[in-house]
Amino acid sequence: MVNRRNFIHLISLGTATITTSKLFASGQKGNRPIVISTWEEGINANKPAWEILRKKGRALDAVENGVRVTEASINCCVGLGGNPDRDGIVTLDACIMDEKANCGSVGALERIKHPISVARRVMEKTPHVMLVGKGAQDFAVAEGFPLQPAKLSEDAEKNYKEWLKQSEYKPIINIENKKDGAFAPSKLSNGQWNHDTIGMVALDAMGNLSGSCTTSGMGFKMRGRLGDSPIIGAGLYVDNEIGAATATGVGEEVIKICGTHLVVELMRQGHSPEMACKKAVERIVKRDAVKAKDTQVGFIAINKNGEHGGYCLQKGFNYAVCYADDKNFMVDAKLWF
Ligand code: SD4
Repeated sequence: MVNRRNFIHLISLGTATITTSKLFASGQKGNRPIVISTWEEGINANKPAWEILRKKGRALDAVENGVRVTEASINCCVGLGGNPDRDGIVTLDACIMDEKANCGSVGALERIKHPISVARRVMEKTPHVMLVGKGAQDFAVAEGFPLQPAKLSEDAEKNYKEWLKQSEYKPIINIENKKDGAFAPSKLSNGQWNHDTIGMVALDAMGNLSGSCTTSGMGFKMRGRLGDSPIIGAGLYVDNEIGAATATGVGEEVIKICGTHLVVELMRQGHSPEMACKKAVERIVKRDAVKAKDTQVGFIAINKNGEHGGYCLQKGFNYAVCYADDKNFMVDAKLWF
């Protein structure tokens, strides 16, 4: 007998079927497995991730091991080599999410080289999602992560001294490139990349999705400031039925629209990854068009079908896509302005 409750359940099952078929009827060719990650460093980060994916390993392992490369790189500003906060201290944020919506996150973590791996331990070994500050550091040390010296990298020290001259708080804008309207990524005169984050999402051979995001945060931020990168639904979101997305740029703007959760929900409505990213960017513009003109935010996403896409506010955001031994390449994201 179909009572009212069963009837509603049957209707919702019907809706789910329609939505799923709509989602995968885009006609675009997807790839499986696939990994994508933000900015130029994504090329190097994709390599170990791909090694895991090609051997039919888990997307979760791929996204953790991929971004560890960037965290450890002295040529990049994502990990301990990144720019400090206004008080001259480097604080790191990261989060990770798997196909079952398990997630872990650390915020304002000091002197630990691999925040992404601490985030994974939070996910796997604690009943919590997020640990911050001293508590996160104590947990990391108890888990065997060595405390690194509290010392700025050469580049960061130079940048900090330069910043102290005027103590201006201007996120992500490279004055030199601002002339022609370009925002990050661009190389500063010291050769450093002018951004601080890597986000990575992957689909494995079993059809499972995972994602990671790790950052030194906005350079010269207020002490105690957290951006979007450690926040599930802002800097990273994964829904194994639909897709996964990650964000970069001015975290405050991403948080205000629950950016990556929005991108995934837009894919659920049937939009391609690129269109979902575009609509999330549009949401930022609609909120404050004047401010958006002077802000950079970029989203990237993959869906369950292995299709990928990205979209950003300003010129200059790109992402790395890898789905075969000889297919690891940069894509320039389309832009709003
Ligand atoms: C933040 N979203 O802390 C990060 C910064 C970033 O490239 O993505 N920089 O707001």
